[in-house]
Amino acid sequence: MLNRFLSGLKKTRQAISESVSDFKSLLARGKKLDDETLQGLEEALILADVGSGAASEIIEQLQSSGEADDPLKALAEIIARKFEFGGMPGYDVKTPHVILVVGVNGSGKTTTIAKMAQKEIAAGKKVIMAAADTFRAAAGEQLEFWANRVGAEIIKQKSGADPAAVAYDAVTAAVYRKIDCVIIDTAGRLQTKTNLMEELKKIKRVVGKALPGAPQEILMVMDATTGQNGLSQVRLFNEAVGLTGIIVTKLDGTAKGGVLVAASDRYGIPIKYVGLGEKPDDLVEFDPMAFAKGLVGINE
Ligand SMILES: Nc1nc2c(ncn2[C@@H]2O[C@H](COP(=O)(O)OP(=O)(O)O)[C@@H](O)[C@H]2O)c(=O)[nH]1
Ligand SMILES: [Mg+2]
Repeated sequence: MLNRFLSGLKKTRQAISESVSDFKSLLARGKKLDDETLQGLEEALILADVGSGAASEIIEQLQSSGEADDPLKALAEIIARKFEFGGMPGYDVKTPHVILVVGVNGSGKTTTIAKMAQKEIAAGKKVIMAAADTFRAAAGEQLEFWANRVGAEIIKQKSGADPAAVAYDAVTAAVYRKIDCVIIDTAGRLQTKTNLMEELKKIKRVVGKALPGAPQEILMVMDATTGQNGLSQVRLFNEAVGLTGIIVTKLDGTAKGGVLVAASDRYGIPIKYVGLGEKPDDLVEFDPMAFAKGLVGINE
């Protein structure tokens, strides 16, 4: 697990060390936490896109933690604590567990749904995918391809159909047939922002009519390579539908890995999964400590 985060955050660490020298050399053992070192660390955090607010909080905490035996490890622990709040909603006894997946086009929603479905299926669960991105015909076909590949069922209608009706059908079918999990794919065209948000609100409402309490999870997929732009997406989607979690994709391809800290810290929304590649196996449960160690470059 640690190794996956270490390699996923490699580009981020490289970008930092090119500009300020890395965390490790800034905090070479024995070196005191003088102002210059602290400033260097704060700069490194900001370069990683942690955000200036969170970066200065982290540095203040490091400073006030006093003489740590291993300042690098102390730094990692402080970063990991930035992700501590609430818990993720557990898997309900009452099934189906309904997950609504939102996010802008190209962020990785459909691919991530395939990855999540594969995990559930490997755990012995039955999964229905709902093709509620009815805006483009290709979207339903892409989801169908993945459903066949990972062994999930799919509910879809012809393109242009009401996305809320597709979601309703999927949840109703899952209740009737005692399916464990429904994962709803949605459209992500942000240029017609208001309509998209209204559409998502309607899907949420209608799903709640098919099964009271559903959707139990509303997850936003955020492309890590978009950096700060992703943060405004978190705000928009959270205001519209209320997010229970964030999935950050393409961490493998970015030098802005610290954006996870900013996203989670600013809005108090937990990170559920991290995408580290394009294959179905490339989705790992978020581990704050493994992430923090990967960011600062601790490899044990
Ligand atoms: N490198 C990398 N690529 C990813 C990851 N997740 C998704 N992608 C790629 O991002 C592109 C868009 O993904 P897609 O699922 O179609 O996005 P959607 O429009 O939100 O449904 C595809 O080429 C995916 O293979 C990831 O974690 N790492
Ligand atoms: Mg899609």
